[in-house]
Amino acid sequence: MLVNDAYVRASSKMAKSAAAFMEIKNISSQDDRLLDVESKVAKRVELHTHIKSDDGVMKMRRVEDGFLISGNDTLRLERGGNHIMFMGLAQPFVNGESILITLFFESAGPLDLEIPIKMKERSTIKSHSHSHSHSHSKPHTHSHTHSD
Ligand SMILES: [Cu+2]
Repeated sequence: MLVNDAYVRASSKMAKSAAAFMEIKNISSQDDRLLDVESKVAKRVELHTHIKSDDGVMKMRRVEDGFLISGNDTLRLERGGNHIMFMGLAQPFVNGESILITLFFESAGPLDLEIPIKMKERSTIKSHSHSHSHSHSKPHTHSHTHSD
């Protein structure tokens, strides 16, 4: 298995839960299955998916039999879709730090991963300032505010 672009996200430092996202590439030609995940950072770690309920709202659901990854295929864990859920966080998640998790595959066995914590931006408005110089003027400082 090859894991790319893995990260875990909590909505705030006070959050009691978090979700991890990544791409898992099956480098074998044989089908495999992500069965379970373990980590010390939370009381419970579960494989989740989103399904649409009868009233049209997307809800998270635990996946009991894991995620199939066909031979040479890639499983994408992404926001609004399949993800790894951490419930009952043992410690606050701090942006820039990382956590250790273990993925358990039916055929490939356990895989230890260190994945970075990327917190949600507090606001979509970011502001920063920087200084620069032009050939025709003295160095000066601007400040910008922009949203993304
Ligand atoms: Cu979830």
